[in-house]
Amino acid sequence: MYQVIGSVASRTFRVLWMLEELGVPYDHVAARPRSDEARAHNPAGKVPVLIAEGVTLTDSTAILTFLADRHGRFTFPPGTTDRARQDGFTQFINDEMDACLWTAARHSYVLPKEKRVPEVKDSLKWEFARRIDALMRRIGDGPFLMGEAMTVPDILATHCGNWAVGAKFPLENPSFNAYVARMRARPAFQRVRALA
Ligand SMILES: N[C@@H](CCC(=O)N[C@@H](CS)C(=O)NCC(=O)O)C(=O)O
Repeated sequence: MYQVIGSVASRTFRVLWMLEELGVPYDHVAARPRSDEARAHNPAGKVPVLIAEGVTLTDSTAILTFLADRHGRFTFPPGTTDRARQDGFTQFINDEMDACLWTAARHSYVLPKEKRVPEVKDSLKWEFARRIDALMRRIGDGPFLMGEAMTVPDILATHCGNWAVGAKFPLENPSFNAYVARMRARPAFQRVRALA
């Protein structure tokens, strides 16, 4: 039995979504980031955390990759060129999309007030829009990033799309918006949303 630590309105959403897609049982502790409960599992206070076989795993991408490999779904096998392409999408999304959103969050409410530079957010919004355009130029015919197969980076990209809405980043790429709408319609996504 897996245990997931982290509130739904955080990157924990990604882990819960994967577990719902896999249809495996799990316990969920909706600990907020930096809460005592989160720190009890991860001294950094960051979520998500997944406890598997008594081992504490951190970082949403590492956790999604572990779950996909463990259950042999939502991933191409390690050592294949498809897996390398899939991992390329994962890195792109983390470096180019998550990083923009996370930097904006840090300068909105994460950093101590005196360290925030809110003016950076306009630049990040501009950059994010260009990165979405670049991602969509790579998607091909879809319906998923890797074509016919849904994989780990689809969960990451969709989560970033939702996060962007919450952070008031403009989303003006019609292909990306249609892709995110398709992903959000998945029953597993909807089940996690209902937890919030
Ligand atoms: N790269 C990590 C980032 C984890 C992270 O920063 N999570 C946020 C919530 S979405 C958090 O716990 N923030 C608290 C903090 O940074 O102090 C992941 O993907 O899991």
